[in-house]
Amino acid sequence: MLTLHGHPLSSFCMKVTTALYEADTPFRYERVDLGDPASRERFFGLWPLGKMPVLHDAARGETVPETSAILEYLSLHYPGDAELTPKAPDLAWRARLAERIFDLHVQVPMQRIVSERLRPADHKDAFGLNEARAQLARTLDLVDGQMAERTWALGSSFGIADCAAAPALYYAHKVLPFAATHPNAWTYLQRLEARPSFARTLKEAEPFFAMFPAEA
Ligand SMILES: N[C@@H](CCC(=O)N[C@@H](CS)C(=O)NCC(=O)O)C(=O)O
Repeated sequence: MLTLHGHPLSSFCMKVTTALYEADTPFRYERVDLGDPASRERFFGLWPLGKMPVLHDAARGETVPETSAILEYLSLHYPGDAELTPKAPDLAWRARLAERIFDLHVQVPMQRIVSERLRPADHKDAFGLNEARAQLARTLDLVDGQMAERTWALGSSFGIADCAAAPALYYAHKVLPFAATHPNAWTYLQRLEARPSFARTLKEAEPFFAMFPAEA
């Protein structure tokens, strides 16, 4: 049995549940609450870096952190009917590149903007915040240009890059609304939200949305 340790509100956990639902792979969700000492201790016992999510595969005796590794692992051992990582080598590297761009250049600055909202008033970092906004805007320019001609991140097939893009763009829009400035990226986000795997992921996060910090 697969167990996903994470939280439905976490964008990186959403990336993995989207992939699991795409492939129709059964799993158990173990909700981690880092604010609860016992849950926190259990989670850090599983993965000392304490970043969500972590996948545990009891059948194969493996514990897999880091979402890119988790998606590789799932593609390898639990592909279901979905071919989320293309088999053709030249498509495979392009898929991994696109996935990394959504992780590193959308999620990371988006998380930076969210974390600024959580900082105490006397520890705000306006310079870092502006840098994160600029990085996110640059990546949205890139994505907007690419999505002018594409249905999914790589073209016509849904894959790992789309699993990464869905929560990344969903939360990016919350911190830097882009419907008017980046219409192709926005239309792509609408398609992602309508995709059953991500729609289900969002539905499961709904009860927790009130925890998302509003702009200070
Ligand atoms: N590179 C990691 C990033 C994971 C990550 O940043 N997870 C966030 C939640 S979306 C987290 O665990 N935050 C808790 C913390 O930093 O204390 C991955 O791809 O799995």
